[in-house]
Amino acid sequence: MERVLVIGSSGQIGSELVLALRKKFGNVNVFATDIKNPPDEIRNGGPFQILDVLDYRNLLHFLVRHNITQVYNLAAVLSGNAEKIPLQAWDINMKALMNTLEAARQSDAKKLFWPSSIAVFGPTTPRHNTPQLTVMEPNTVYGISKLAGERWGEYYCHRYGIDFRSVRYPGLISYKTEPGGGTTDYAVEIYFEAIKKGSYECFVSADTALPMMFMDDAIENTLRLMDVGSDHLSLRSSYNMAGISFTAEELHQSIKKYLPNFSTTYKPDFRQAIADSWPASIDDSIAQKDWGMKTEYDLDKMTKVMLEKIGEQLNGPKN
Ligand code: AKB
Repeated sequence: MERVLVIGSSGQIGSELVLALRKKFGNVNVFATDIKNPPDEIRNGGPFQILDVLDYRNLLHFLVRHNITQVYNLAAVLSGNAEKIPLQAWDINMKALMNTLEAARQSDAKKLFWPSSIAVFGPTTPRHNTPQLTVMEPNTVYGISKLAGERWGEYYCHRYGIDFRSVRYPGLISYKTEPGGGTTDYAVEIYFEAIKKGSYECFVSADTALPMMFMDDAIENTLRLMDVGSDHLSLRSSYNMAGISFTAEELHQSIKKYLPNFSTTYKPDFRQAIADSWPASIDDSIAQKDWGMKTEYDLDKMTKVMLEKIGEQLNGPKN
């Protein structure tokens, strides 16, 4: 019987991952925790507790008291926010991971999921179809913390037998929670603003291309990676995960197919430089081969669901 802890359950990934894990393992076996209050669906559907992952003693106590066997640690300061508070972001991102790795070592919670990101790549990385193993010189504090985290995860796996598993998420697109301070937030904000105002001022240029993924695909693939037998995993750092690559203008055009009057203006800010340092597209053939990574959503299919769901959220269900 698995007993699961999700750290960061009120965030963009956490609020959806908890629901999927509860379906799989049973509501009472999935403990949602965060330093922020969760959406009602999370609070009412199973155990929720305020827990600060930066407090090592409390974290270890939680793992032991609840007989936790696997942990999903999603707590992080994302790329845009991290550039505003570099040292603090480094401290938070690294301490959140190191506390979890160490608490896993000292308890029975030996299986650990931790998200890495396309931010591990930098301006010297090949930008198109970026391979799994390549030049990695990230120039953002978030990217540096993710690359260091991958190295530590692999180290704890080989040195201490922690079953560390990770993917390099592309930008994740979802409708349940508002974006959380990342560079890829424009690809979520644009849908909300399309429904609310019919127009959007985009903070990257029209020709900015980045890899993205619909949240349903991200959750399915996370569960897939966590399910597969250890002997299938040829990597213990973090797997490339491609999703779909499109420019901001292609995203705009996709929304226009459903909302013909929608307009977008482009006013790049400091996040343009971050976006320019990341790959435009990713090669995830190793994830496909090792654990069957696959996606269901292309750009237009995702746009249809995003607009429908946000419309229902803001205006009530269609008759
Ligand atoms: C961000 O933009 O910071 C994140 C990421 C790509 O990891 N969404």
